[in-house]
Amino acid sequence: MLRGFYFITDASLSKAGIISDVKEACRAGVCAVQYRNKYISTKLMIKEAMKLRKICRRELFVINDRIDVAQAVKADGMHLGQSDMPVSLARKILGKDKIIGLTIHSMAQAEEAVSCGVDYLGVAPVFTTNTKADAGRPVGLTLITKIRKKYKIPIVAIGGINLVNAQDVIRAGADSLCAISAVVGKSNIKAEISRFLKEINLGLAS
Ligand code: TZP
Ligand code: MG
Repeated sequence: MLRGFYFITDASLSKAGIISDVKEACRAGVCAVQYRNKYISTKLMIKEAMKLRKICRRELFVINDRIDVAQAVKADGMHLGQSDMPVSLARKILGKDKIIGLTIHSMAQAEEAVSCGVDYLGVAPVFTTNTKADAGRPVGLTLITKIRKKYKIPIVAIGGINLVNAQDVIRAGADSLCAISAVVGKSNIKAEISRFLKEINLGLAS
C-alpha cells in the first residue's frame, strides 16, 4: 500500500489549489495523500478534507495532526509528529483498523514508534529543507538504511527530496517518498510526480 509517491498538500506553495493538486496527484498514481493544512479554520479544514476524502478512493488518505478532522471525514488514518497526540492515545481513539503514521528523527524514536504499533514511519528530514521551518537537522540516508535493516515497517522518506536524490532514497530502503517543494507549485503536478515515479521504480529495481 505505501509504495511509491506519498503526496502531501501545501496550500502556500500551491498554484491551482489543494483540491486540484490532489486530483492531479491521484491521476499520476500516488499511493497516499496526506491532507496537511496548519493555517485555516477547523470549519474550512473539514470542508476541504471532505472533498479530498471523495477524491482519494484508491489512495490511502490521512490527515496531518488533527484526529478530530480525521474522524469527521472518515479518513483512513492520520499522521502524527513527535509533539502531537501520543500514538497510544490516537490508537485508542481511532481503533486498530485505522492507519497511524509517525514522523521520527532518530533510531531511538523509530524503536519507540514500532513498539507503540504505528503503521508506518515518516523519516524526516532526510536532507535540508526550506519547506518546514522546525524540521530539525537532516538525518541522511543512513537512518533509513538502519531502520530498514531492523524492521519491515513501511518507511516514508521526507525532506529535501528531489528528482536527483530520489533513487538513492529508495535504494537506501524507503518504500515511498514525499517531495513537497519539488512538486507542489510546479506548473504540471501530474507530470512532475510521474518523473518521480520513474525514479522510484528505477530505485526499486536496482
Ligand atoms: N515534514 C518533515 S520535512 C517536511 C515535512 C512536512 C517538509 C518537506 O518538504 P520538501 O519541500 O519536500 O523538502
Ligand atoms: Mg504534526
